[in-house]
Amino acid sequence: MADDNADHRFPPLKNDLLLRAARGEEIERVPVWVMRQAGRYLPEFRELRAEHNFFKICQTPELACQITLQPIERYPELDGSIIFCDILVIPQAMGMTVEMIPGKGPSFPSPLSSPDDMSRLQYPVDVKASLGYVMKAITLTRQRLDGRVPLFGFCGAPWTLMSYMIEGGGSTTHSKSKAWLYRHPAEAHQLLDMLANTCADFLVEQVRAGAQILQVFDSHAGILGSHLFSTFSLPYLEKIASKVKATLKEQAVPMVVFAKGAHYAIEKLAMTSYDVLGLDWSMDPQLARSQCGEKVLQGNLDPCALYTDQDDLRKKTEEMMLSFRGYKHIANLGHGIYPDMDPDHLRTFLRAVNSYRKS
Ligand code: 1CP
Repeated sequence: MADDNADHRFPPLKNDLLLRAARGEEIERVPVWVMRQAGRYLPEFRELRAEHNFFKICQTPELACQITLQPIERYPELDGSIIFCDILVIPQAMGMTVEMIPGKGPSFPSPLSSPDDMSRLQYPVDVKASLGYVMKAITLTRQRLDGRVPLFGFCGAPWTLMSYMIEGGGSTTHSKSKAWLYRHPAEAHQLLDMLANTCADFLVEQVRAGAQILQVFDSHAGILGSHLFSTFSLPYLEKIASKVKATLKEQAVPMVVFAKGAHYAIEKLAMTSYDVLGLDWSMDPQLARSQCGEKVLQGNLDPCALYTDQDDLRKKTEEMMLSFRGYKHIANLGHGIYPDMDPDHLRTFLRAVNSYRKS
């Protein structure tokens, strides 16, 4: 089995469809995984979560590994796994306090209120020291996966992380963080550069620990628009991919960029060093294909389609598969699965993808 990144510390990979698809190779079946596949929609996750603080789980390799494996054990239909962690571990490693409030989400008691607050940040970050627990969880998970499927490492994109650090949590307008881009562009660039360097170092160490593919989540890209995205997000996304690849050289692994809502930047994203472009559910796969040339695309069923009945869900999944034409495609939802979704409906989605055949 072709596996350029075969690492003899770990059991051999038995299902390398996802890695081959990500490298743009011809494959016999479209691989599938799901953003947020380990999480609150699974009763086995909620059981463990009831006993432990969210970040304590991330920091405990044994627990993070168990949760990463939960969807793999439940769904043999999956072709990939993603390490259980969160994008907000980088702000934590830079010295910020982040709490996870059940039912609400992440909250920063002391967000960055002005550029002067950047002096509070720890930088540069020794990622091996402060995020070593993630690397330990990755190594343990690679062993326990026993080669069933490849393992994703991930991080948040600099803009998305910056917006959380300034807003102090989720936001609809992102007006505080966007204000920095207009009022304090030099300091915003400085912060984004610090984040990009930290993300790159973190991803490199995740690969050295055993991650076989990487994804960068720019979940808040859609709030920027074409000009701001090109100025304040795209260059830092590119910096991450080129730095990670230049550092890892022949050890480099495929990289996926998921810039949610960045319709306006599909052509530009396709020209970056990322191997795969993640499409959110609102993007049209055929239009994206016409803008992206030969780039591998990932996505993009509307997660809310999981609320419909199973027959209709099967139909919607087949329509989604058809619109990618089985060509340079990794199937996924167009954003993470929501906590109130039925795990059986996820299985229906996965099976419909598995049974899709190019006509
Ligand atoms: O299975 C997996 O995907 C692995 C685990 C994972 C990942 C990849 C988690 C666990 N979080 C993430 C990424 C992440 N975290 C993103 C990018 C993907 C996306 O856009 O959804 C974002 C934006 C976050 C920030 C975050 N963490 C949120 C979103 C809040 C908002 O602003 O809308 C939330 C709710 C969290 C908490 C969280 N992270 C992960 C889980 C299972 C949870 C729920 C925490 C709990 O149990 O209370």
